[in-house]
Amino acid sequence: MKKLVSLAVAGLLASSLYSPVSFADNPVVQTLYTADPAPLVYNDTVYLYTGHDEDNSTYYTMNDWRVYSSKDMANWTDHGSPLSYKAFSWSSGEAWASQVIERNGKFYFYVTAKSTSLGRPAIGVAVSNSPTGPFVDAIGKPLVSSSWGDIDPTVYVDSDGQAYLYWGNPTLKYVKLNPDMISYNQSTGIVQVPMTTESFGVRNGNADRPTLYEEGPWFYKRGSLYYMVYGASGIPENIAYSTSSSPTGPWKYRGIIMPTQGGSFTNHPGIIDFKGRSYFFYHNGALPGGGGFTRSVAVEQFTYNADGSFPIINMTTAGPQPIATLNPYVRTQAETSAWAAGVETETTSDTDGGMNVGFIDHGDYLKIKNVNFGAGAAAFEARVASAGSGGNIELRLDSPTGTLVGTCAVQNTGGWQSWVTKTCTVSGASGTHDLYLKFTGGSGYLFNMNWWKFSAN
Ligand code: FUB
Repeated sequence: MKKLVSLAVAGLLASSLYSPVSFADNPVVQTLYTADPAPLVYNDTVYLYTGHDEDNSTYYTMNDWRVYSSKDMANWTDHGSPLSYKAFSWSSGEAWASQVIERNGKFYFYVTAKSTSLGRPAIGVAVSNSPTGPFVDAIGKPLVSSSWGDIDPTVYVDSDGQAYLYWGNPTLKYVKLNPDMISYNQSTGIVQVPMTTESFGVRNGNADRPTLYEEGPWFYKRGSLYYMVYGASGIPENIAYSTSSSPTGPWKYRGIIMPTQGGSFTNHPGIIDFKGRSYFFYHNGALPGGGGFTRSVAVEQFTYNADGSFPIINMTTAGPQPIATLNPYVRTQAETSAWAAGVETETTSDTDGGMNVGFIDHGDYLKIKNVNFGAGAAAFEARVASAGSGGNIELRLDSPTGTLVGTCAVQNTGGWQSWVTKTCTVSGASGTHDLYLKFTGGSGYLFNMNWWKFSAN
């Protein structure tokens, strides 16, 4: 993944296609392949849970889930892996689509994972006190196990307190969750939604799957209208939706939202409102080496039509505009960026925990979007470690080759997790800019970076 992104960016830089103004921010994650987005708004932050397609995957080879967060919808912080299929003693892999919701201060992680004893997918639930985990299996067995199609859970807690868990391919099913969120109402049991063409559209020429509904449902309510948004139309998928005046239907097919595009034969919706704006998450094959089994999560801002219907939403490389500026005078984690070119992230053993950026080569860089330097910056400090040759952090504005406002030299510190704080002077950084931390040096990995911070004039 790392080298492919580097090479692709180098190719862009060398070609006339390169434009510093419109440097892409979609897909959201560049350091690995992500799929099946599940955004959660909690307090003033969007948490984005994703699946993780392994590099060079030729099937849905997925071992863990990942979580990212953003306050501005442009810069995303990598919080690593909060959960793996290995947390479920009953599972032997296939960490497929998921959704996390919060209730009463606890976070419930509903997952698809392969049941070892059944040899097919089942739906499990893990719990944590924190949106970034760690999560533990809540019940030690699958929550739902009914058929081969038990994949892709989506959960919504209605305004009357009743929580619903929907899932399924190619049949949509639901249970009413009990207030504990880790068991369901046994007298209602598992309800199979009538898969009528009125509810889910007409698929021509497929007797086994007469409706457009395929998989990946995303269930929520907005105003008084309930939405079911889903991967549709078979392979390749588009994203379509149905609505209802009740959480349990009947559903009415409303049309296609995102036509087939983007180089992945599946797609998977995740929809939120955040700070008065609406966002549509999906996945595609847009990263180098990307495709149907090496997917990437991306996001678009959109506006509902006045009657609550969706507009057509197409994939872009630009993604949403930032909704806030980033303050460079407080510590920012290195694993927070709008675009990470050539690098990877890993768990750090530095005192603040979390992740660090590593595997940095000459020419790699981080783009941090919409940084407000105000009247001006005077100095820069960075937390770095190196068992290699070291190198430089070039501080550039608005493009990887933009105005150089400072250079911070990093030497060998005696180990990749032997952290020191380096400082350097800064001149010419004021107002709001995209900040590029460009890494230069010799051959081999240069150094790791855990966090950075500017000081004001
Ligand atoms: O990621 C594995 C499967 O592909 C998901 O469970 C489906 O929704 C589809 O995206």
